[in-house]
Amino acid sequence: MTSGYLYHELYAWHDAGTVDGLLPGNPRTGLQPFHHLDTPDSKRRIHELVVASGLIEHLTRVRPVVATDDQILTVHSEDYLQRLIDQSAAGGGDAGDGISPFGAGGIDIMRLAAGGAIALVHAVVTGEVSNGYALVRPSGHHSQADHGMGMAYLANIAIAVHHAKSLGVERIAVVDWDAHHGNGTQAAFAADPNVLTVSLHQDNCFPPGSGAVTERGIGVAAGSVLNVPLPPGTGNGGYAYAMAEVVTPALRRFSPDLIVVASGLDSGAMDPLARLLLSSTGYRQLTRAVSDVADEVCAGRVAVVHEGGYSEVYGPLCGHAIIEELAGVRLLDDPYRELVDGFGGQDLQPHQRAAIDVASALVDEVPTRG
Ligand code: 9RB
Ligand code: ZN
Repeated sequence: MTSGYLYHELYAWHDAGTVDGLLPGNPRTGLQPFHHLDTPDSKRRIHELVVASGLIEHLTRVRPVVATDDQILTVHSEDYLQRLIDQSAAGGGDAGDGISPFGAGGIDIMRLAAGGAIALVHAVVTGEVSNGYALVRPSGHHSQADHGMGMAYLANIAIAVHHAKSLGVERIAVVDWDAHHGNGTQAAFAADPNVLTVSLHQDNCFPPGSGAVTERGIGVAAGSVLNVPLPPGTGNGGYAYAMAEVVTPALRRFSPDLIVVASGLDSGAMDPLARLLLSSTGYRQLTRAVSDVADEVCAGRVAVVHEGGYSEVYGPLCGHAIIEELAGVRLLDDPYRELVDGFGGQDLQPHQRAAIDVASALVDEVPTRG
């Protein structure tokens, strides 16, 4: 078994600017100019840990391609792509919602992030690697056809799913374990019965009002959207229950030829942009659960593509655990593990069970192989 790994130094050069976390600094509103919460370090430090621990020696390096206009236009409008190109030439801009800034030349890095997802999916589909992790930046899962949002610019995963389809892959499932709703990926395939999108996220966190369990897919694709909104405070026990009761049965029922994971590390216990409690143990278990179903239904084909995650301290230990689990090796014992695994509320709580059971009742509507 070979596990793929993709990172590029330019990912750290994506520049979200000198803002106060999320919003522009402004003394009149009490916002002190600082840095954006999406710093290069949250991702760069994952890569450095993968190198420093020696995990890199167990991985097959996959190189990103530069996503072409044609590949980008499988998801986005010409008008949106042109706006990104023009603003990149004009010194930088915003992808459309006022909180998704980028610097001069930003489109080049966005193309390399989408191209990272494409290259990893390509390597998994062609059998060059069995599974793999693409540590891309900036992220993509909120991005819409004609505008970006929530620090997501190009829809990296949706573009890569279209690439898989162009290679002849028929049925694809996307499992999104980022703390925020994968609304862009969902919108891209809501009317496509051959793409199942499952999103586990903190209930009504971001985007506001998005990701309810009642969003189910459109027309012939009804049932191909599955949302699992989790109460704030959900941790390893709640996620294990959600995997056992919703995600694994949904994947078995859908029986994809390829599974793509939208891997946000912002469901981790130390993340500033969500209130979930996963530890590196929890992320390892999520990886194991998805890989186990993949072994059953699609010869283990799992392409994990990075999304959010803003703890520069704890995110790397979670990312490292995921990549270790994909590669089937253990090199590092998370020094925070006992602390975070021991946090009160890590076990499944009754209100979490009730929320997950609502989603579990909808698994019967997931389309089967016809
Ligand atoms: C603000 C708003 C955000 C935007 C994006 C995220 C995380 C994205 C991510 C979190 C909060 C709104 C500052 C709306 O990691 N995705 O995976 N906040 N957005 N209004 N205002 C004033
Ligand atoms: Zn997120």
